[in-house]
Amino acid sequence: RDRLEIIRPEASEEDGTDSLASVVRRGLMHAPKFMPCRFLYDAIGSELFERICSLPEYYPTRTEDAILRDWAAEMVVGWAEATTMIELGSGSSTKTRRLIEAALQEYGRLHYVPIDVSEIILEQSARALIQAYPRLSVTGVVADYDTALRAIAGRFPGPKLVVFLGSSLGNFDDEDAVGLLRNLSETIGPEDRLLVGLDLIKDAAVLEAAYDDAEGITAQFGKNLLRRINRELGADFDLDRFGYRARFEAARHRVEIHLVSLRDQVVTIPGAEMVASFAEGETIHIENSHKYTPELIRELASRSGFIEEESWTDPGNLFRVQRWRP
Ligand code: AVJ
Repeated sequence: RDRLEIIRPEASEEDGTDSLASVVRRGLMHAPKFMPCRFLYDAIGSELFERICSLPEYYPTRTEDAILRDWAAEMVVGWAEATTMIELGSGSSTKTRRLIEAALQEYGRLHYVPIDVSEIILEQSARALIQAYPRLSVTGVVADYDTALRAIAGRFPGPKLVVFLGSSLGNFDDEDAVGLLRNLSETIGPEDRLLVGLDLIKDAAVLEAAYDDAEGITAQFGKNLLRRINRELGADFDLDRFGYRARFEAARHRVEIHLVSLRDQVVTIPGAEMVASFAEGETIHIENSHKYTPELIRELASRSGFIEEESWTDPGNLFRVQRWRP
């Protein structure tokens, strides 16, 4: 039990982790309407995301997992003894087990610091991990990335491996991605390394199917945002009056995800003290998932103050994991 600790740092003002109500107000009064995608991950959303990860169309999870399976041992060696592994957006930590096992094999013990906004998933997976690995200790951090990084700054001396898998960075616009990575490059020392998993640009049909599967699970995941606003803010969104759309926008190298109003309608949102009107065809932009080329990745690394050290990809060149140093 003392190998497990969960901390819940308070977001500070400048982290901008606003309440659902204020975000809904800002996002739905804005033209065009939008919502930040972190609100997709309540308990139901996190469960739906886990289901997405095993859909036949959603290749990123299993492809990255295969890369980790084949190369984890190489990923965790080569610089210093990684005593601490920090993971941004750990989710259920399934893929990370490859890295945890490789690090335990190499160094005999490891302190793992998963960071996630979903408390339930974080706690469950942390418990499962300490049960599975006697030489592992865990500090789970329930917070958004910036809050978490601030809270753990200086707390774990010694070489660190920061892992950012599953193309989670892909949710950030280029500017924000650079901001977060710069933040990170200031938190970590010259001995530390960053492991990033990014999805590669490919055929638009393949990308779009991955974000709009035949079973409709991804559409449910997106529309769950409305269900969440109904539940938490007492709103009256009718989920059947909204459609779901995922399109690859090549010029912005990202899949853009929208909920589409299927008719003119008015929605009341008491908890945000507002009424939102939608025209037929009007959308709420709920997510972006950026896709990369090796050139875009190199550019991202250098703009963020990192140097590319190594990269690993799958035989089909669908996905790429890279190790960067400050
Ligand atoms: C969690 C950001 C990696 O962009 O592929 C999957 C989220 N959204 N299907 C992605 C997501 C719809 C996912 N990331």
